[in-house]
Amino acid sequence: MKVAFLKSAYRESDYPPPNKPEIAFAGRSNVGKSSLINTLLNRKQIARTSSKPGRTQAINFFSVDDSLYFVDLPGYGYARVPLHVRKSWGGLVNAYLRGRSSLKAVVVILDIRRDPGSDDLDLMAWLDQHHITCVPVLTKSDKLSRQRAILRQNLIDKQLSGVCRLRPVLFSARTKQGREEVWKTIREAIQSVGYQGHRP
Ligand SMILES: Nc1nc2c(ncn2[C@@H]2O[C@H](COP(=O)(O)OP(=O)(O)O)[C@@H](O)[C@H]2O)c(=O)[nH]1
Ligand SMILES: [Mg+2]
Repeated sequence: MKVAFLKSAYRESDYPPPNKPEIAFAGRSNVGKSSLINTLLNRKQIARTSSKPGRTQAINFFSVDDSLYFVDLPGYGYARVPLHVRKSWGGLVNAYLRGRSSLKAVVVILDIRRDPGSDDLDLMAWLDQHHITCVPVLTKSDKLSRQRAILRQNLIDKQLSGVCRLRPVLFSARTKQGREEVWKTIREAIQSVGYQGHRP
């Protein structure tokens, strides 16, 4: 796989042209977003793990095999981030999600041990309203027994049923469990004609 970091964007004029399918990644700070991206791309450090919270963060673009873009969105829900920074996060990410014609899906990363928070659910409801496919991934599943992980998967699946159509994928950056399944879901989202709506 040929992977390159393209650029950090702070405004729309910084984005690369929307000429390739694009997959964005979102989640609470520290949930394991960078680790997921690194695992998918088979790179140890292409998406930096644990960049300092509190700073205004950028939208980071990666080129994958010259055929698609991965987009690392800044983490949300970090309590120590001052309100004005949180607002600028919202503005930056909102503008991105609203205006990006090449966006095929947003991978929403959740910690398997936590129930989805209102920030996670708000994001997924917003994606649903804007007809953007959401791909839920339950990370850090190595922290639970296999049986417990499946119980959590079923429970979180129910909690997401009103906002996201796809069943959450069990994933671990430590064991690479779920890597192929996340890729398969991403490929399907790229190929699908359009958004199919959440479950009734
Ligand atoms: N056990 C375990 N730890 C993980 C996993 N993914 C991430 N982490 C750890 O969680 C912390 C935050 O990960 P990071 O990828 O930087 O999260 P981000 O802030 O969402 O980008 C780091 O200490 C990672 O090593 C995982 O699948 N399993
Ligand atoms: Mg990160």
